[in-house]
Amino acid sequence: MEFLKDLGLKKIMPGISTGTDWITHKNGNTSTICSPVDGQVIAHVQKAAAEDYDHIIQTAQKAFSLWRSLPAPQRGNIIRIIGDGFRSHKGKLGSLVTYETGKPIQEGLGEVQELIDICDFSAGQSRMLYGMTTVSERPSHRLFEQYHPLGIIGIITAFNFPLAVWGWNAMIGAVCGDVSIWKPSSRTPVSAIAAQKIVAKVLQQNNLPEGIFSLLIGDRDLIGERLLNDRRVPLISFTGSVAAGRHAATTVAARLGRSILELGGNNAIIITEHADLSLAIPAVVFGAVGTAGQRCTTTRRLIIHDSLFATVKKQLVRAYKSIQIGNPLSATSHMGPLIDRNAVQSYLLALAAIENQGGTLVFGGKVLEGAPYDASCCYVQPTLAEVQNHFPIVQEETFAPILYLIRYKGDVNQALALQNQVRQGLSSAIFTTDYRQAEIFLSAAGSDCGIANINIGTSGAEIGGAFGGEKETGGGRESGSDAWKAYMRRQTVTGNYGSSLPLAQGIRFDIS
Ligand code: UN1
Repeated sequence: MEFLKDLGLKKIMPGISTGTDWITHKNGNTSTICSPVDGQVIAHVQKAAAEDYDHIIQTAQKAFSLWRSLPAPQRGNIIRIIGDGFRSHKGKLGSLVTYETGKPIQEGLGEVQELIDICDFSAGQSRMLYGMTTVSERPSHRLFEQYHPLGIIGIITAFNFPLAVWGWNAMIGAVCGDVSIWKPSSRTPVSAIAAQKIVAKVLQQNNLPEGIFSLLIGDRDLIGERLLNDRRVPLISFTGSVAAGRHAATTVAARLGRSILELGGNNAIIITEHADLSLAIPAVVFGAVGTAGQRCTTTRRLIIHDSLFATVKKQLVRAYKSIQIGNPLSATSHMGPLIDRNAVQSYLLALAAIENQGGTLVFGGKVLEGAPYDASCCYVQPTLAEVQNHFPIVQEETFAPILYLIRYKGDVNQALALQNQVRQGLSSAIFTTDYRQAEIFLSAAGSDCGIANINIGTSGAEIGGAFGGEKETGGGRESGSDAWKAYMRRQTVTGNYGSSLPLAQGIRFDIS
């Protein structure tokens, strides 16, 4: 694979970096990373040991004392240059993301674009770290707020977006004056190494010290746990499953640290009797099949009005038959493999559960065998199943391309009740051309999710909005809007420029 060489990647690589330097171990543990596309080894990555962890933290602490004092727009300028680095490597990085995760090349390129976009956004944000000024109740007093850098942020990311989610956190954090330590998913460390190499070049060319962007590839028990428990890391941004996120959140909370959580979704699209199906069907298919059903925002449940149920089912089956499954590096593939065999196993377990719980398979349900699929054994058919919302399997997030078809009768409130009857609350969408239905969906009694879309699917959010969800999704917000505030410490300032000392609330405290 030419792009691996072009990105400066080798067969054996260290997975520990201070941002400018790489730390190598002669006898360290390595992990072998194979592509789910063809089962070939991409690289052997050397993992961090306990002593690396302390070194990385100390280097980051040192860097923070310098980085936080650089004017924010100057920090933003560095992020702009890093963004240009990603821009000029977009094609190669996109191919790597595709080869390492199995997502189609269009989506690999889209992910790198998301990374570039967040760099551009962060560069602009660096001039807008606004504090508010308000009025004091006391004469000759001034009351305002300011935002200061927080410190080291620990970024723990998942395999499905091996670059973009790191970018949301690291780039916004960096313009806020924070330094970051990234622990990528152990399934996709090569994309992380490639990104780190681009960052390193920019840091070196701009004479910046080590420790601003660190990378720690290592085991969850060794590296992940240390980050979660470390008081020197005031903020942990965690992306992953609800179970792992619950552990992360409670561990960080026990030391009264901060966390930003982006956990599971169980996203639904409602198709009302007023839906324009020429929009709805392609949106549903992209939402359910994109990234082989492995996005947090993947459409998992389709809540269809009784009057359209048969039509929608028929059109979906027709669309699913046309899905090209194959090597995701080929421009004609709509869907590549799942990330690994464990993921295939969860797909199969979910299918068995659907049947046991009374559901009906409508389309798909098979692991693909024979050439060219055998090399990795991770290719599966996208699947449609008719179910009821309360089935235990439907209440869970299975990270696979299984779309549940659920029928509703009555008005849009019935559909909303079903939509909200899950523990997760990330993304939601409605397809309707009826203004009243759309507004009910958006009202206080409507969708309870962090993302609510009208005539757009559940996945593929732009970076400009705040990204995240409610309930078991964890409540965190990342990326655009005012998500930057979570990466800073907020300070309320009251100044007295008078010559007396009036107390707030009119309290009198006279001493002679
Ligand atoms: C994720 O799956 O963790 O909205 C992130 C989307 C992408 C990000 C998904 N922009 O689908």
